[in-house]
Amino acid sequence: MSPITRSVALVGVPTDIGAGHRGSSMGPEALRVARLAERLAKRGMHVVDRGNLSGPLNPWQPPTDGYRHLDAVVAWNTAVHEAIHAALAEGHLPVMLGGDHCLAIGSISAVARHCRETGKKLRVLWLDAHADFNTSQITPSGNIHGMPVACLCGYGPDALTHIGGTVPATTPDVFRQIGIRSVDEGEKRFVHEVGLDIYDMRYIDEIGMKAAMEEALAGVDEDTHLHISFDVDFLDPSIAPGVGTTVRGGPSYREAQLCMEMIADTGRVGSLDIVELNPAFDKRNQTAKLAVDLVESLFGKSTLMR
Ligand code: HAR
Ligand code: MN
Ligand code: MN
Ligand code: MN
Repeated sequence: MSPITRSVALVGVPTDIGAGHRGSSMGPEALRVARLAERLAKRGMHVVDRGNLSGPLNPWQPPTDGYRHLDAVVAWNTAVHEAIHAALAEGHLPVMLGGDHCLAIGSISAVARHCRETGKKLRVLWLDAHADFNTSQITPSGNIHGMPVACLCGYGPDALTHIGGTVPATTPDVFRQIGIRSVDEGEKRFVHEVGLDIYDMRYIDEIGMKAAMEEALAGVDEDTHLHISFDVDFLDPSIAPGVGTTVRGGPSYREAQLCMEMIADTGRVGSLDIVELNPAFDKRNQTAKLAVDLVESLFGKSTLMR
């Protein structure tokens, strides 16, 4: 069952403000060029492209006090929070076109607020090579795209943890992280301390994507709002070179398709981020095209013969 009658709102967020490489600011346009809207419309969805949000340019400064571009990251995420919350309140299924992954602070805090207002249970599937659970104390880089999950769980600077009004915006138990294979030393200790549920690549190698996704989706029911935070570096770099931070040993094409298809089968997808797509590292827009392919599957396209 797929939400084929849903109205989808595309929200472009053209910034690389939280990243360590420039270029993910071009992500929204690359996804449009790869015909994301048309492909979703073909799936029977009503698609509205809301265009791009705006915010400060990237000043490309070194970190101060453990954060790079904190004020600008706050400005962008405040805009994301308002846009995504408004889209949800209007009954749309928002698709945030990033942009780097720091923008999930704005989108997921908005989704969590919407869930509080509507009495839905939130479940976040975090598809990523990285756990994104750093803080200013433990980050090796100061790049805030390595910190969004920690910020959403209340570990971060006030200006970011307070964006949704309620602190913390959400709690570690709502997250299921899939595809993880690059976690920094201090970050590793911290995710264990808070008990984050991580399906790392070793685990997926051992039990398979099917069993891993069954576990990650266990307990999802008709009251669940599923948010998918799709960091394109989740995918193996051999099929998805168009990201700033490639990590080898990621899911293959079929493993990624199965992951998306199993999520679609729940019929509970309520919102989506597509982040970290970086056209400056891509070739002939192939990574954007692959992301669009996978998003079609996430919204119910299937090659099933039975
Ligand atoms: N963990 C590293 C850091 O904090 C790299 C984070 C890279 N983040 C992303 N998003 N690409 O997942 O700097
Ligand atoms: Mn990420
Ligand atoms: Mn990542
Ligand atoms: Mn909802």
